[in-house]
Formats: sequence, structure tokens, C-alpha cells
Amino acid sequence: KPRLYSGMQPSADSLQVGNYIGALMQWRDLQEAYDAFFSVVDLHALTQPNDPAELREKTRRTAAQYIAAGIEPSKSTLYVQSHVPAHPELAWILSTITGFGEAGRMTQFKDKSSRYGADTTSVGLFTYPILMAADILLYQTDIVPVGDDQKQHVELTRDLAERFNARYGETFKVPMPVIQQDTARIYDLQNPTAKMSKSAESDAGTLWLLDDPSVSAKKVMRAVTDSEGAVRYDRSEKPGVSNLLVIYAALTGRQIPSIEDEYAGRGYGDFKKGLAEVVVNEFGPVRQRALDLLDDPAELDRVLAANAAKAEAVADATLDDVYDKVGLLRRR
Ligand code: AQP
Repeated sequence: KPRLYSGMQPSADSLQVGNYIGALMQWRDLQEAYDAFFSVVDLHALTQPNDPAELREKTRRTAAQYIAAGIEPSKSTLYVQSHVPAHPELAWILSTITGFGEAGRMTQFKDKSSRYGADTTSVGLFTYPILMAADILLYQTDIVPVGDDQKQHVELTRDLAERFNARYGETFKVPMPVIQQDTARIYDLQNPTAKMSKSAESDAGTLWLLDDPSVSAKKVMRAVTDSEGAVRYDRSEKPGVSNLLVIYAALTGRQIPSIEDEYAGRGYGDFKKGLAEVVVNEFGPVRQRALDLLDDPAELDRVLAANAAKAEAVADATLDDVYDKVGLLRRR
């Protein structure tokens, strides 16, 4: 089977519906046809300020939500990035073949560093894409499903793989990004031109996977719409309603026109009630499964340890080859 690699940062207690629709639902489908590696990228999360005890908890919670959403740890390799030391080790080697200017052109770094200011912008945030390249290249990955904001990082990964291969001989598979469709992008319910995000300021605009179902239903009922009153998809004129339609379609597997037809001539109240029901039906069971898994953290930790061992076997083989190729004297 071809290899697939993807991951998410444990940057909040709960994942949000954008993570679910934009990533987890696709991962769940792709794990059938691919030898998939899904990691909780806790080393990446360190590039933002964290409380240590909370980071540990968020890491477990993120892993539990992967499983609750249908990622099967017996089928896919679902592990915590820091459990496999080869990640930062390969990142170091790759950093030695990355140009300073090349890394400086990454737009996500420019965005984030301008938001954080000079004092909280770390070197780690700057080298983040190199660690991401290591994540992907360690597993001889064929495809990397990502949002379009990560496309540039996957391009860098490809450049580094090609450069290393040209300099030291064939070592890495050059991965292909698989960019998420625009209709898989979910926006904030209160501010429907901004992407729904774990780190959004307004809680009211974010549907959390672990929200109590009644809270999710309320958030849907209060979502921003417009004054036209027609349930119709139009991203530029009607971003609020269009976003709700996209969520509705993604969670039911229906086409947007069929949902528009169903609600033709009816008000937003009816439409939102329908969507609230869809959301509660989908996330009620996911939330319950995640909470059940979190009730037994020792068992969850055992699953993660076993999966880390699977990941390590693959990653260590690549790292060994890299260390040999660049001329490091191996410990015998
Ligand atoms: N709103 C979204 N719509 C569709 N897909 C989304 N993803 C995130 N938000 C949306 C996808 O989820 C995965 C999570 O990647 P990440 O944890 O590395 O961080 P991110 O992309 O920056 O997501 P967040 O939730 O906004 O996190 P924070 O606030 O921590 O930065 C990716 O596959 C992403 O495309």
C-alpha cells in the first residue's frame, strides 16, 4: 500500500469541526487504501506557549478524538510525535541543507511571527517547517493530505528531499501534497469569513467536538446568517449560510443543491434546526467515545506506546540510512 502521513497539533482540549470535516473524515476514508501514519504533533505545539500539564492532557485528548472519529489504531499508525526521537534528529540534519532565506520565505512563519511579536517568536517557530519535513520524509511518504495553508511547507519538504537525494544518493521518497477541497473548509460561525480554528478568540463561533450536544445545538441556532432569508449557497454574498450548508453536506454526505431544495421557501430557523440535529447526531457518539477512552488513560497510553513502536521501526530505518549517507561515524 502507498504511504500517507498527516498530523494535528494538540493545541486545544478539543478539536473543532473544521479539523473533523477538513481532516479526520478524510483520514478515516483514506486509511483503507493507504498505509497511514497519523501523529499528534506535540513537538510542533511547543512553538506556542503551553502549560506543561495541560499540553500532556491535550495530547491524550487529541489522540482519543482521532480514535473516536474512526481512526483505527490497529489499521493505521496513530502515535505521538515526541515518542519517536527520530523526528527532531532528522530535522537537525535537514536544517543543515535548508537555506536561511528559503526558510524565511515561509508565509505561515511571517503571519504567525507578526501576530506574536518579536519576543514570543521563537527559533522553533522559524524551523517548524523543517521539523514538518522530517515528519513526512521519515516514513517514505507518498501522499500528505493538508489544508492549502500547509502547501508551501510540503513544497519545501519536496525540495529538501530532492536536494538530499541529489547530494547523497537516493534516500527519500518525494511526497505529493493532496490539497483539501475548498468545500471542505469550515469557517467561524460568528465570523464566517475567518477559518474555524482551535485558537479562535470567540468560543461562540467554534463548534468543538467535545462540546455538550446542547451547547453545539445552541451555537448552530445562533450562527450568523444574512437578511435575505433564502437557504442558498453563495460564498461571497452569503458566507454564513454557505458555511452552514457546507457543514450540513459534509456531515450527511448529501449534495448542497439537494439541501437547498429541501429548505426552499422555509426560513433559516428551520434550516438551523435541521443542521443542529445533524450536528448532535454526528458528534454525540464521537464525544461519548472520546470521553470513554479518556476514562482509561492507562489503556490509551498503551495503545499509543504500541503504535509508537510501529512508527519507530520505520523512522529509525530511514534515519540510519541518513546518518550513514551524511558521514556520521556510527556507534558500534
Ligand atoms: N476550519 C477548517 N476547515 C477545514 N479544515 C481545517 N483544519 C483546521 N481548521 C480547519 C485542518 O485540520 C488539521 C489541523 O491541523 P493543525 O492542528 O496543525 O492546525 P491548524 O490547521 O492551524 O488548525 P487549527 O484548528 O486552526 O489549529 P490552531 O488554532 O492550533 O492553529 C489540518 O489538516 C487542517 O487543514
